[in-house]
Amino acid sequence: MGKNVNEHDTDRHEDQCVFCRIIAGEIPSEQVHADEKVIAFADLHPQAPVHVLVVPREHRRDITELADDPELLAHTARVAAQVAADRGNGDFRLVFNTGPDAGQTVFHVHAHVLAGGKLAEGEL
Ligand code: D5M
Repeated sequence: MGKNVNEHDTDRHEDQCVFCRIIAGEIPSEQVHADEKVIAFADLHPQAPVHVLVVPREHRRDITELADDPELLAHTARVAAQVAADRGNGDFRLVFNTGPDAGQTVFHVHAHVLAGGKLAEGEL
């Protein structure tokens, strides 16, 4: 007791969500960008020469929830473009898997940035 509903909600996300735990520094990651709104780190199972995940710090399930905050969505896209410019040639593919049937496995919204050369058709 003594905590309000929002604090309980935050605790629950941090306990269970792997990306909340990375953001909290409880799980190591190969971080390539961090600011007050998002972090970006290398994907554990890269599917392109550059494969980085851009992740809003605030827990949102998927892009449909992120779309409720257009400024944060735009910031996520800008950071993705910056990562692709810094680590590749500026061309990139941006993927938001949304829902289990689309291959989403971590239910904390993340943009896959795939870059670093000519990408195959099938990558993500
Ligand atoms: O993408 C989830 C992605 O998250 C998938 O490509 C693996 C990656 N992943 C999972 N755990 C980690 C950790 N601990 N570090 C880095 N990357 C990770 P989805 O679109 O949900 O299938």
